Amino acid sequence: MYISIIGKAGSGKTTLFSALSGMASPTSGGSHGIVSIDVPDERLDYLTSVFNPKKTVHARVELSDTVAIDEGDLKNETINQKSLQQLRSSDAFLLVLRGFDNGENVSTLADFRTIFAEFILSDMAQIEGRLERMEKQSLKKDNPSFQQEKALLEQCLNHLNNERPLSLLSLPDADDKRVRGFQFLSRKPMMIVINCPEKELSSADTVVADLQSQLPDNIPVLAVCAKLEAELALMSPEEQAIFMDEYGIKETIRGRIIHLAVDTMGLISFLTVGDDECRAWPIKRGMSAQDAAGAIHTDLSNKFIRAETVSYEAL
Ligand SMILES: Nc1nc2c(ncn2[C@@H]2O[C@H](COP(=O)(O)OP(=O)(O)OP(=O)(O)O)[C@@H](O)[C@H]2O)c(=O)[nH]1
Ligand SMILES: [Mg+2]
Repeated sequence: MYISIIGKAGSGKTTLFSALSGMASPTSGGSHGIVSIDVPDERLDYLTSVFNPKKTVHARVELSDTVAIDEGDLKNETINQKSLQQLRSSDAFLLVLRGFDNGENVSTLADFRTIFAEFILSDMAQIEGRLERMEKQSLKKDNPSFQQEKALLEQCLNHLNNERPLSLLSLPDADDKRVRGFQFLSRKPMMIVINCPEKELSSADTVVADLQSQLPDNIPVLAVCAKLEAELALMSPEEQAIFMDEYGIKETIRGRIIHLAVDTMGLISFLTVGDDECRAWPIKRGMSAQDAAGAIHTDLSNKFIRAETVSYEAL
């Protein structure tokens, strides 16, 4: 699972990335790369203690810091191709909104709207381009799959024209699969982190509720102070405990964001055990055992006979 940290320039993307990765921030601007974080899972720890395997493999989430996005960047594709590709290949987005004063007004809602609009406009431009190219392929016009694709794209375009992200368009499985190939930005799950000043941490719940009530959709929101969290991430565990106590921080940002990400992406893990390895395999909630088996190997899904399952609690 691959999540891109996005946001406007100077919103604190790299600071947040440092907090998550434990790497020190570069001195000014820029981005930082990718960090891979294990999804904490008490069940896996317990199974490891019982089965004593050669190795234990957690489900993993990769997070990457990206270039800043501002008005027009995606619509006009002024952002570089590599960054655009990185956005398209993401499974979800973590949007950082500046909640601290940097000399300019704080407007988390306006910043959200800017990025949200860019996603919608970028998807529209992509669809329009595709429809234009299809129009030129007149020989294929009677081909049924061509017709289906065209109808589907027009349906998506209509939806976007109403300023609705594609994440809110429910499609039958076959269409969903087709749409996935386009990697539309507004179809990907999004979570928001408000990067607020230290002094606002005590009223974080209000800050979150305020923004959430104005968002068009049910987007999950967290408020953190990225700068504080980045300092925390560089401390020893003993220092961390004292610091967290002092600021009333109950869980490190890493844990909070990973749990939020797993939830937002609708993931669960299924667990396999043995002498060789105990492992958590991330799958979509609601998948059948046969599809879940495919997470291990497509053969296990294609040649599936039956599954005997036992819930962790029962075990
Ligand atoms: N006061 C305050 N300043 C912060 C906070 N987080 C980041 N900053 C400062 O804001 C500036 C920008 O932070 P970055 O993390 O580099 O922001 P960015 O989004 O990565 O910026 P670009 O990569 O240039 O788009 C830096 O000077 C940070 O020290 C915060 O929580 N509070
Ligand atoms: Mg940066």
